[in-house]
Amino acid sequence: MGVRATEHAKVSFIGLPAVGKTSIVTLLTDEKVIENYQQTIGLNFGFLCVGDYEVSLFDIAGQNRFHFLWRGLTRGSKVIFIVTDSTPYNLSETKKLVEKYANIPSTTFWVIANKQDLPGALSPREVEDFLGLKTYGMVAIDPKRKAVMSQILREAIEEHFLRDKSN
Ligand SMILES: Nc1nc2c(ncn2[C@@H]2O[C@H](COP(=O)(O)OP(=O)(O)O)[C@@H](O)[C@H]2O)c(=O)[nH]1
Ligand SMILES: [Mg+2]
Repeated sequence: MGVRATEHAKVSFIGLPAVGKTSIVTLLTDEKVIENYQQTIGLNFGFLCVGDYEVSLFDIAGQNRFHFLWRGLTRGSKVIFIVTDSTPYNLSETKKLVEKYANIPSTTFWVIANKQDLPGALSPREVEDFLGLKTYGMVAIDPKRKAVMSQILREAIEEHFLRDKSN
């Protein structure tokens, strides 16, 4: 009987305040959904298993005063999800974050175009074209999206490890 090695994967969520980072981590780890906005102070953690991977989720506060923490807190991430609320204003601000942070060679950067339920939300395709990174749409407050979000996480981790091994 072989014992399968478990690999550890750190996955971080960054993005501007109130775009839904904590809601996504909550959707992935709990059944309950956050209704009242509570600002993240510094960092929240989540933990779950995805296939053979033990995954730590780092949900990092988005306010300007926390940006100095981002480099340190995201260090060693296999995957970093950049979360946007899919509004044109948020997207142009998010583009600046992408230019500043989405340049770590050994990290997979994907985008979550959250709040797809709100009127005027840009489509995942529009977000992808604008930011130049693979993008998935999401509604983080909809518990029915849990399976889809889990699948996105799984694909990002698997793609990362596949790419890593082919190097
Ligand atoms: N309409 C809508 N509201 C959302 C969605 N995701 C999060 N929210 C709400 O947006 C607010 C900020 O969410 P939160 O996860 O705390 O954002 P964070 O600051 O990025 O961690 C909360 O009031 C959430 O309930 C979504 O997909 N659609
Ligand atoms: Mg938060």
